[in-house]
Amino acid sequence: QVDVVTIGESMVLFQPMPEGTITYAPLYAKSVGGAESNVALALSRLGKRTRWISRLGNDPFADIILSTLAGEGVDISQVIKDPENQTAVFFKESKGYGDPNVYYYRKNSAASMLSKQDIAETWFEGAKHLHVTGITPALGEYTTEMIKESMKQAKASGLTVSFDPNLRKKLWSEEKAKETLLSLIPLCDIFMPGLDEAEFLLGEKQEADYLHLFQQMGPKVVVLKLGTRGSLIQYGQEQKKEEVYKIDHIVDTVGAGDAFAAGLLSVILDSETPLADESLNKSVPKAIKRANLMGALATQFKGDWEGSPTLAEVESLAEGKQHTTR
Ligand code: KDG
Repeated sequence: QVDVVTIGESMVLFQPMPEGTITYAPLYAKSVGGAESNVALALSRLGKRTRWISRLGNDPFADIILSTLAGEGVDISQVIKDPENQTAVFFKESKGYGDPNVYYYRKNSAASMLSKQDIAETWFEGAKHLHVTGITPALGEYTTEMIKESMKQAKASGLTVSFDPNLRKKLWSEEKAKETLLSLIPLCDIFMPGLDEAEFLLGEKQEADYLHLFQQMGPKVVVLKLGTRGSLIQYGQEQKKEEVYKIDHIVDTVGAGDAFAAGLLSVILDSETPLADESLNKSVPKAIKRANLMGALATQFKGDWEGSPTLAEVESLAEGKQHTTR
């Protein structure tokens, strides 16, 4: 049995150590990044059973990714090994102001070759939910088709589907991104854009209008992430605002959206019928609180997911208690 399946590219991440620019860094720390595996890892810490699916090369970078994910309890049984192509890597540098700079080495990577022919029934077997992001369709010639088909097959197999647009302007043209991301919205049940992504997709509007407009495209639940101002959620006729979880300072914003998604899904999926109105009435207030909390916590550490909390930690923090650490 699996709670959440995710599909997408994971890469080995190199970051100057302890801090500094790529040009002058003498040493690099290695870890693993990738929006979809970040969600799987965070959910796994929260006690959910997760499966991550991708293609990886036949190289040591694939081994790093597989052993990291398996070590955190993520099911990697459906990962495809592709001896013809390489596992991607990326570099992240932080100058201490603004968001970090990210440099990708992922063109023609094994994951960018994912196609709908790769989809197997076993991908969704025993699973409740599929989570995908707008990074995957940006990767290769056939990845859009693969993601669309996966969303359709998952729904046909009785899974619920969430979609985070995760706009990465470095990966594709704005025109293509807009057209493709808009075409994926009707295929999901839970859509979770950031405010800048909503504006990119629909032009400048009132925040509340974004929620209505996206909901009219099909998703039952729409969440608008407002960064340091918290988030807005719409389900059925209900619209709620949740204030941000206050933190003193930000270390690294990368991975915050993935943690937010994991927080939201971890609560919504606790119900037997997650999208039923009565289930959402119960789950949404807690889900959106936990999502904001998880997003805020993710900005407190340098890695994308390594500092991700356990269920016990997140529950103590949500109750305003100090988690017992010694
Ligand atoms: O959301 C975090 C991701 O941006 C990071 O882990 C790398 O998947 C990644 C990407 O494509 O940017």
